[in-house]
Amino acid sequence: YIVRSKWSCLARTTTKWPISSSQRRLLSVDSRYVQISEEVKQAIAEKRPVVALESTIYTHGFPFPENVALASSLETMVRSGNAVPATIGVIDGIAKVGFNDTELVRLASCSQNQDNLLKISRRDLAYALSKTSSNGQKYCGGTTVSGTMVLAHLAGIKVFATGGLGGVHRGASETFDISADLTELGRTPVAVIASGCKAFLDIPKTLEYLETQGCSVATFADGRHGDVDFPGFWSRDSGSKSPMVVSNEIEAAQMIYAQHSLGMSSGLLFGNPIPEQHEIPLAEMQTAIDQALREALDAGATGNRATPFILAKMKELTGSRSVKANTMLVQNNVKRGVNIAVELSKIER
Ligand code: PSU
Ligand code: MN
Repeated sequence: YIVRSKWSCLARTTTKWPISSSQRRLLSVDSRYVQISEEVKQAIAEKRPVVALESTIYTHGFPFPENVALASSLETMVRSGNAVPATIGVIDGIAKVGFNDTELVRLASCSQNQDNLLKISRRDLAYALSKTSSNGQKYCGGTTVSGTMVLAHLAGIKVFATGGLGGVHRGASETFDISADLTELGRTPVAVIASGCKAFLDIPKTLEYLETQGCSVATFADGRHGDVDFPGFWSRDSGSKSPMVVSNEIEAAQMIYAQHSLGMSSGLLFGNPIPEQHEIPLAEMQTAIDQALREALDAGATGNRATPFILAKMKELTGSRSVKANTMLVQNNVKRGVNIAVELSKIER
């Protein structure tokens, strides 16, 4: 049969197979849309530890220039654990997996130009990569947990650390507001390390939804015995029991390995509670949560504006303490992510 010239390179490589499914996928990715850094590509090919990092936290979470400092501190942490950081986001209409320092500053400063800025989940990717904005420029954007998982998987990355996960919003039975993060965890085999969901969400429904999606949810026990709560972001407990528990990063890596060995297409979620000294008890956050939710309702902040709006309000109401807590928990999750990626690479090599 006829092989079109564009694909002839693919045809030639068939003799070298078996290659991994992620490498095979990469051969057909158009570099106009997705660029994976050489460093990340090499690490993946050599089965060295790689940790994906999301970018909505920079574009829609932390303000400029604090977000630049956070972005580079997370990359430094990954490197000091002997893993390769793969920050994922969109600059000038190109999805990048692996940023250099200049690009990282550009991504973080995207929040300064709202006309060109998108918050990118799975549904937004094709639009963000192909369309020009009203001022004739290509889009920049932070990828959410969902958008980041899509691109991480494309690059062959199995471990992804972030701060908090989207979830089922309170009142979802009326609004249908359920984060695309949850369906992504049901369809994309990437392990996400997060400090659970923020308490303004409906945590019991979020856990039910993840179960329906077939996503394994395991929380780090940190020496606790018996039941362990799924973490509540600012606080270690959420009032909802975690479906599963792991004692350490080796157990987490073994779960990821087993999942991939079965060829399953769903993801895994590891709950990593905020370190005790930085936690803010739920009762203390409750007043702020109530007010933020009321204001979001009044402002009509629905759809993908809901989460950033509520987060910004919470920051206004609780001030530096919650920002500090947020920073500490992300760093703690990245540390966990690095250890898991290192253990996974030991099993795989
Ligand atoms: N939760 C946080 N901080 C965040 C987010 C969630 O505590 O920055 C971001 C993440 O990128 C997450 C996204 O994937 O918000 C979820 O948005 P939505 O609720 O619109 O799905
Ligand atoms: Mn939503």
